[in-house]
This record gives sequence, structure tokens and C-alpha cells, in this order.
Amino acid sequence: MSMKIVDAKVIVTSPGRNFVTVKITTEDGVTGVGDATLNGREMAVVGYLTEHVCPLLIGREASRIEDTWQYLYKGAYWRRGPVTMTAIAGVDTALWDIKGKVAGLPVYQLLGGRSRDGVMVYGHAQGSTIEETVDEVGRYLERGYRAVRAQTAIPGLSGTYGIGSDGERYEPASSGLPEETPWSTPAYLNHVPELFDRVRREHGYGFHLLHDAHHRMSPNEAAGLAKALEPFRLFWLEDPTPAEDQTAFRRIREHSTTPLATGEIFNSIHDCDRLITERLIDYIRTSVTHAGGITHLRRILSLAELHGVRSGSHGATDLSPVCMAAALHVDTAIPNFGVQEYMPHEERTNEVFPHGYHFADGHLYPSEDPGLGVDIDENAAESHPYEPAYLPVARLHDGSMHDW
Ligand code: EZ4
Ligand code: CO
Repeated sequence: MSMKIVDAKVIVTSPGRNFVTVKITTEDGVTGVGDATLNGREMAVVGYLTEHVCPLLIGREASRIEDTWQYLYKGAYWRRGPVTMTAIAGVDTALWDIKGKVAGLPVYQLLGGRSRDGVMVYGHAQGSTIEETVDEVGRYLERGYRAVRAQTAIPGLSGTYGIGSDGERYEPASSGLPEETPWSTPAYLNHVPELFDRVRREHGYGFHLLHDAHHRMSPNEAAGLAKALEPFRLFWLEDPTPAEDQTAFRRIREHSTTPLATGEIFNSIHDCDRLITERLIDYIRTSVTHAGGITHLRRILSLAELHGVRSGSHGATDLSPVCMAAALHVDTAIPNFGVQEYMPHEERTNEVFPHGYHFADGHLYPSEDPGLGVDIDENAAESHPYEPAYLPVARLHDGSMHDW
């Protein structure tokens, strides 16, 4: 059997939001797919892939996953960065898909086999008031979720992170130019502890409760919030401070035992080596798509395992079902799995990306089909052309930019 790559192409589609997919074909007609979506900067990755990566893949052996990863990483001279690492991830994931199909095995078997029966996921409860959010948490529990993230709108601030407008589902990006949203950390800090008090009073302590602060606080503010939330025993407080400042987490750690999670915007092990080796976080949120594919994510998670840090991979809807399928194989195989984020995709997205993973009893289960168990329907993809869309930006009351 020849595993030579004869075609590598990039498919951009927007079934409700933009997705970038790498599709690789071998001489024998085996195909593999990888997600290469970088929310709000999609076309930078498309350009990197089409101009600088796809031409290098033709004629290479699809079976040489590690060598291809090293070739694209070391060979470029310019290392790391979200655009490069997302592009490499798209190729790497597609090659794992091909290897699984050729072996006749689901990818989790290639990664060492099952470490668990199902992958615990957390859902997103949100509301424009504390009451609404408390009710929404209840609806997730009724649907069988064992872990729920709770976010609530802050009085006086329109467009709070994590809250959909007018009761609509929450999608972080919107078409057109970036939306400007106001932010006030004092208003947030005054409001948010009450949410968790009310959620625990209403629903008790028999499930995991999470919260995402989305990089908005200073280390001191975050230390104070983490301490204030201790009675509500969070599963994690996510992204308390801007994540590139690894030592900021030390300050939070000095003051609180609330578990900390970060890493959805990291693209390399070098973004989180101190966080992991100095045990400054409890969960690392790097994803297959944004952290160099299955090959590089595994390295991060292995380092994490050595230091008692568990996984909690990013799984928002801006990662395609191809990323989710790949994440579930990794989550199923690794020893130090923590939780997987899960925002179900829209029906039209599922039509473009038919997949075999499924939800039951608060868990996701990977497909048992050979490979990743996900595909792209190119005809369906074509009927949803690219639409420029951006993540919002946040400004303080004086008009200055804040972290988003
Ligand atoms: O804002 O994926 O935990 N999830 C998140 C997401 C991110 C978006 C950005 O593209 O923080 O909702
Ligand atoms: Co987040």
C-alpha cells in the first residue's frame, strides 16, 4: 500500500460560523481531515497552509506523522505562534485520521487504548440575570450533565462575555467588524460571588461547577475572587489573568485553593511549561487545533501528567467537529484527563461535518469507526461561503482597551 500524499487542500466553510479544514488524500485514495480554525483570523491560516504547507506535503509519506510535524516545525525556521501551530495541527490531525483508517482502528487505540469509558463534559449555563443562570444550570443537570460552567450578565455592562444577546445561544464571534463591549472588573467582582452562592443554594454540591473569567483580572483581583469563591468549591476558575504571564498565577496560588485552569489560547508547550512544572495550575486547556495537533498536545499532556496537572481541553463552537472528534480520542486515552468543554454545534454545522461521537449521561463517547470518525461533506460546505467575522473587543469606561 502506498501512503504517498497526492493531494492536500484547504476547505473554508461557514455553516453559522467559519471553519477551516485540511483534507489530505493518499495515492490509494485514503483521506484524512484536520481542523485548522483560528477564530477571527481564519484567512491567515488559510494563506499559511495554501502557500507554504500544502505544496510541501505532495509526495511525502502520510504514515510519517512525527517526521512531518518536525519538518513543518523545525523546517520553517520561524517557530510557534497561533497561525503556524494551527496550520501544523490541521495537517497532523489529518495524518492521524489516515493512520487510523489504514490500521482499521479508532485513533484512541493508536494512542494506547481506553483509559476510561466516557469523556466527562461540561456545558455552558448563562443568563441575563442570576435567576436565569441558576435556572439554566438546573436545565443542564436535568439533561444529565455532571459539570456545568455558569456565567451571568453584569448589571450595567452590555455584552458580557459568555452571554448571548436576547436569549440567543452564545457565539463569541459576530460578522462584520469587531463589536466593542464595555468592561468593568469592579462591577464584575461585586456581582459574580452571589451567582455561585445562589447556584449552590438552589442545586447543592452534587455536581461540578466551573467559571470562566476570560483573562480579565489582575493577579491580585484574581486572588481575591478565588478566595471569595472557595466556599462554593468550584471545579475550576478559568483564565483568571491574561494567560501569557505565567508567574501571575503564583500570586493567586499564594492566596487560594480554588483550582485554576488556563491555556485555550496557548499554542505550544513553551507557553505553559512553568505553569505545569511549578504546579501553578490544576488544568491545562490546550486544544488539538491550537496546540500543534494530536502530536504536540500529547507532549503537553504528558508533561502535565508528571506534575499532577489534568486536561480540560477547550471545546467551544469555534473549534469544528473535526477538533472535537480528535479531542475525544485524546481524552479517552490519556491517564490525566480532567474534563472536556462541550458546546454543541448547530445542526447546519453537523451537516457539513458528519461525525460518530455522541453524548449520553453527561459524557461524550468517541466514534468507534477507523480514524477520527468525522468527515467533511464538501458539497454541503460549498453552500456556506466564508463570511468575515471577529471576536469582540473590550473597553473600560474611559475608552481604553482591556483584555478580552
Ligand atoms: O471565548 O472560543 O472557554 N471558552 C471560551 C470561548 C472563547 C472562544 C474564543 O474563540 O473562552 O468561548
Ligand atoms: Co475560556
